[in-house]
Amino acid sequence: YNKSQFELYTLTTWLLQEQRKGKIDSELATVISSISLACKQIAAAVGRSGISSLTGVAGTGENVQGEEQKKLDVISNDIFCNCLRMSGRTGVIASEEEATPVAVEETDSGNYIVVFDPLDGSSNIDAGISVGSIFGIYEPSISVGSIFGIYEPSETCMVDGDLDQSLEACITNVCQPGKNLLVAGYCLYSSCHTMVLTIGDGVYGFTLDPYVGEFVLTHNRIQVPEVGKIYSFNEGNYAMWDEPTKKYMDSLKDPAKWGGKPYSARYIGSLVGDFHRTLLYGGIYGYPGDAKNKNGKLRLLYECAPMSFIAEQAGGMGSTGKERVLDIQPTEVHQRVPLMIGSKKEVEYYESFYKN
Ligand code: P6P
Repeated sequence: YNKSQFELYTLTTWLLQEQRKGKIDSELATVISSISLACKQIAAAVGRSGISSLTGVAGTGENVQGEEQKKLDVISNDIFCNCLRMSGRTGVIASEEEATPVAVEETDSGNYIVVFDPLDGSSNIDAGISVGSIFGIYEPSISVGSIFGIYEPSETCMVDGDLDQSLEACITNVCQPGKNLLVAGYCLYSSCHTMVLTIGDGVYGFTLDPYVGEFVLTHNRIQVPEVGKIYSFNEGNYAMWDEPTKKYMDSLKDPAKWGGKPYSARYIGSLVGDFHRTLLYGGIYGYPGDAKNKNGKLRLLYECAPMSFIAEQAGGMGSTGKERVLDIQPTEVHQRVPLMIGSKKEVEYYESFYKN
């Protein structure tokens, strides 16, 4: 028989190798493993959503973003929180689906800070279009030893008119610039389920082998092409964009500028799917600010910063159009920033429209 067919190089094997190389310690590897378990569970839930009547709205009303929570949003958030709690290495979590950061009591050590969007693009779920989870891991910026108890999102945590000191410490720990990230990754739930991960030394892709339930290394040190003739923007917002963005978009579609062959448009309305294609094929994904939302729609902490860390580790860029995303010091957990991300030359071309 073909021996190599059974020599799977799994995420677990890769994590052990990275520990041997001293790139990460066992505590951080434990957190990454717990996240991979969450992604496997979400992949199963998403794959069966139509069958187990998990599509549609949760009936829990709107989340902090004013978006109708889908059943799978709530389930995916619970899955992430449970896995991270059970890892015993997580100090604080911040999720798109939680109003405030949550201090995790069951932390034995490590005390890592984990930020995540458990199911991004979930409005696409009912149509079976790709969705994904996005995550980032930080060291605590201040001691979390003094933090205990678990905040229910509804709990005001206001003590004598001031934010409870512990919650304030949680927020301080969570609101770190992306350049502090130790780990960033996403899991794409699509025709195949692929986890893409960086621990600060290149970008690796692991595809879920449904037969053994393991993430298997399939993309070794991904490099985003330096240029790419694909743009991924919601052009429905064109009328609300500022002049530099309009001029940029007009230029991409001008055949005369590109030897007769303008750029192609690809937009599925799901950041993880659009970004994954951009990372592998090259090009640019953009969600600019507009007249209605000057900072655009995407969240800095658990969408733009982790994706920008991955892009930079793959030789690309993540920018607001005016500044490097990873340099931005968050001022609040759910703040939004404009995002231009992908091939270095393509992001620089967008930025040039603000410089001239
Ligand atoms: P629009 C999904 O809601 C999301 O956060 C991203 O996944 C996606 O890229 C973007 O918003 C789509 O937003 O305004 O184009 O529908």
